[in-house]
Amino acid sequence: MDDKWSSALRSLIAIPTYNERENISELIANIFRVVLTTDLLVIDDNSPDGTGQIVDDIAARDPRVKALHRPGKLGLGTAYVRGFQYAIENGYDLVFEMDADFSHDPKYLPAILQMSEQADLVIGSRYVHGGGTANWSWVRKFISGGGNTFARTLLGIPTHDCTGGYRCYRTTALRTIDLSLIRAQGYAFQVEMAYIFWKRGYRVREVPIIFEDRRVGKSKMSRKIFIEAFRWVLATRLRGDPAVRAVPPNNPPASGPVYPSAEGAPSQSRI
Ligand SMILES: Nc1nc2c(ncn2[C@@H]2O[C@H](COP(=O)(O)OP(=O)(O)O)[C@@H](O)[C@H]2O)c(=O)[nH]1
Ligand SMILES: [Mg+2]
Repeated sequence: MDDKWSSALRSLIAIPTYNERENISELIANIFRVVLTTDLLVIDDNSPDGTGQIVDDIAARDPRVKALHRPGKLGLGTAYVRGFQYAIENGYDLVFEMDADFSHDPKYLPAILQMSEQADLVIGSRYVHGGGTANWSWVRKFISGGGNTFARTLLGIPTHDCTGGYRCYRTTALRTIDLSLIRAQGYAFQVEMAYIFWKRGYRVREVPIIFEDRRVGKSKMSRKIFIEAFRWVLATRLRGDPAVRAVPPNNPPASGPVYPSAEGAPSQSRI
């Protein structure tokens, strides 16, 4: 157990799953080896391989673990939003998101938590000093690096890794965003959340991570997801993002400090 994991903030780790039976039990065990004081929510889309049942069995033995079952594959973006809503409804201060496939090593959780003490969104970043990818072909590096540069350049986002999905959000900030306006599902979802947070003047910070290839099982990312991200960036460059301006119905604004707008927002730390 890393002694850096201690915080007065209540945290939830949200993990979306679709066919992760070979990974999920070991991942949950690994997470609790690094951190004891967190709850964990798995959002499973009725995985045909029985991932949901495995999580139910773990949840029956460990009160820190909850399983949320959706009827079918409804997409990654809506799974995250469901996790955010659960965190807001159940009074968590922080909600982490991470993949089930060991690409996001639990060993980085303490560093992300520590940074979250002074941030509204912390991103585990491959594109800051100390971060990177392991075992990636140059083609994959080119697509990922190019995609990030494309999004940053067109939208002006200062975040170096805006597509990564290893993150921690502060729920007081999430409560001020109308999540029902977010349609993106894949990498575009991550870019959109980073964009909204930056535009709203929330504190976005990056912590270096080495991203590893999934251990077992298949990636669910497809060409469709890349095209969605490309089109989302172009459309947002032209028309802006409705969720940047909208205040959610039924959700009071955050009670925390009010930060300046994007123009005057503090620049992101280069780590
Ligand atoms: N609930 C849910 N989880 C999903 C869906 N698509 C992908 N995931 C999960 O989201 C995470 C990231 O997906 P993955 O296929 O590893 O994407 P990649 O890392 O970009 O190749 C994994 O934990 C998947 O099991 C979905 O439609 N619903
Ligand atoms: Mg993956």
